[in-house]
Amino acid sequence: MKRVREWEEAPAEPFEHSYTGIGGHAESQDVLTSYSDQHSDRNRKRRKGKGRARQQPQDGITNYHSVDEVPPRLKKYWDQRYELFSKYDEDVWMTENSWFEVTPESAAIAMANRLLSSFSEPTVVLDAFAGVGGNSIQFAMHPMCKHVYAIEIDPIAVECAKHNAQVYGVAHKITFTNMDTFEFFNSGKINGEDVHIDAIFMSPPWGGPQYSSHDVFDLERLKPYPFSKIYNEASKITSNLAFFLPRTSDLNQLADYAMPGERITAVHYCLGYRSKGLCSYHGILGTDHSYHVDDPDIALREDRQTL
Ligand code: MGP
Repeated sequence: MKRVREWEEAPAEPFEHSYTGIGGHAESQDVLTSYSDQHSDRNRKRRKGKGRARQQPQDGITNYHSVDEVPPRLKKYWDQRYELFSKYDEDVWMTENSWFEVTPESAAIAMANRLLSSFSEPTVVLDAFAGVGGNSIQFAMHPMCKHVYAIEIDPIAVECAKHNAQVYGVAHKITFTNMDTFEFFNSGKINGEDVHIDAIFMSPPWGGPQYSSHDVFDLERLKPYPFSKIYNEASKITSNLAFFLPRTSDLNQLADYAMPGERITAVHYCLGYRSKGLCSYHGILGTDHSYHVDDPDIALREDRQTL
């Protein structure tokens, strides 16, 4: 077996750690990427809102300004607010659930970089479970992004996402739609119109923070939609899919989704050396020519041990 497994000196910024599946098997690869060049001062920018009049958020939208306003169960996420949105102080809006569901900003940037670098032309991305917009915003900010369609079933979260896209100055690149994403998967239509999508990004609900009570997370336990349903329905639109999943997700289950000749890459997104979750990349998004597999069966067994 020739197994590529190299660690570089760990960067202070978030990094990627990836496992890769090929044709139903999985290989392991570690990739450390520092984003410090592009976004070095991102988490240090804690500017107060300026230049924009603050809008009054509607019921269901949290707009905490001090820890005293935060319910106890959300306090740990409040402590991470600048990791979630570096512009938090510029009037970012959240729903209660989004405090634990939104992708940390540095991870969302890394995901946008990875997904969009799979294409050589400006790309149309669907963020199929857009929430309050953390991922949609970072896709829209990327120069290779032509347009983002952001679908979200919770109307309050859609209001937050629209508002947050304004805070980040990218609202003009995102079409926000309040609908059931499975309706789109079955119709291919948004607001009654056929839409061309190059890739679909999905950060679905995991069933709340209790996902972490499982040593190895069975992807069929995603609530309310099991992974197989999301994968099968999204595949009707494109095979270029990305899923942000629990860090303990069962890679063997993921490997089962690899079509002959397809490479699935699963990337851990870590802050402070701790994985926040992993993203699996399918179709052309999973392609990575920087390594080689001789014996994927052995690699698969080792991946099981890794988990
Ligand atoms: P976490 O595990 O609840 O927090 O969420 P933390 O602080 O990393 O864990 P702890 O072990 O230190 O307590 C980690 C990250 O997972 C969040 O920032 C979200 O990006 C993501 N995440 C968590 N949940 C519960 C969900 C979810 O239901 N859906 C999605 N899409 N992402 C989630």
